[in-house]
Amino acid sequence: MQLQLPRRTLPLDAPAVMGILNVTPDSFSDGGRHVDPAAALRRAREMAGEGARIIDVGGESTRPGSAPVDEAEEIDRVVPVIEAIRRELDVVVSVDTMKPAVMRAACAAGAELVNDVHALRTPGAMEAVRDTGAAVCLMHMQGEPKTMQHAPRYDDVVAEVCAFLAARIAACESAGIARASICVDPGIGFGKTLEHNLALLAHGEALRALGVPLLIGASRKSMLGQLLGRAVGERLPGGLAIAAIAVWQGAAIVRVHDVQATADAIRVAHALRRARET
Ligand code: 7PJ
Repeated sequence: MQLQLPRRTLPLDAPAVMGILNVTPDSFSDGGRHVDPAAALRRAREMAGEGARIIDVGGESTRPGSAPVDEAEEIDRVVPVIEAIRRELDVVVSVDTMKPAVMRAACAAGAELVNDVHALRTPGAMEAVRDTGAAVCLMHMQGEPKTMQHAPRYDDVVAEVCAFLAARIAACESAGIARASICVDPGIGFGKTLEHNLALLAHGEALRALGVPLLIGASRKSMLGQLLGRAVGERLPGGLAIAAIAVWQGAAIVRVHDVQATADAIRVAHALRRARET
C-alpha cells in the first residue's frame, strides 16, 4: 500500500504517524495575535525526530463550536511554516484546510497532501487538489463544525459513513484526481456521539474495504473524555489503545499529538498483525 504524492510516493506498508501541528494563535503565539513560525518549526522538528512521517499543518480550528478564520489570515499562518518544514525536514507536509485558496497556496509552498474535513465539498476544492496534483484525505463529517455535535443522527453509522466516502472517492475520480492519491477517514468526533465513534472504530474492516488507505484521528478527543472521565492532557493511554486497534484493523495513518508514544504503540500492533498474516 502507498499514497501517490505529486513527485514521489509515500510507502504505507508500515503504518505512518501524522503529527498534528496547529498554527493558530492559541497554540504557537508570539504573545499577540500572531503565530510564531520559528516555534512551530521547533515542534515540527521534534515530531519528525520522534518518528512522524507526515506533519499536518492547520491554521483554522475545526473543533466543535469553533468559528471560521479569514482565508488570507489562514494562508499567512500556514505558508511560512510549510516552507520552513520543507526546507529542513524530510517529512510529507499535509495541510488541514477546507478552503481552495489555502490548498493552492499551501501546495505551492510544498504541501503534498490536502487534509480536508469537508471532503472537497467546498466549491473549487476538488479543482484545487486536481490542479496541484496533491494527495487528499477525504474525511466524513455530519453537519458543520459550529453545530455538528448538537444532535448527530444515523440509522446505520458504519454503512452511511462508508457510502459517503465511496461517493466522495467516485466524485474525485470523475474530477480527475487519481485513486492512488486518495485516503479516507471516518471523522471521529465530527457529528458523532460516543456510540457512533465506537461503532466506526470497531468496524475498521468495513472502512478498509473501500480499497484506499485509511486514516484515523482520535488523539485527545472528547470521546476519550466521555469514556474515561479524563481531562485533555490525560488522554494519551486511551488514545494509544485506539491507535493500536486501528492499525490492527488495517489503518495506514494515525493522526496524533503524541508522536513518540503512538509510533511505538502502532509498531507493536503492526508486528502482531503481520505475525497473524504469515
Ligand atoms: C481530524 C482532522 C481527524 C482528519 C481534526 C482534533 C480536531 N483531520 N482534523 N481527521 N481532526 N483527517 O484534532 O481534535 O480526525 S481537528
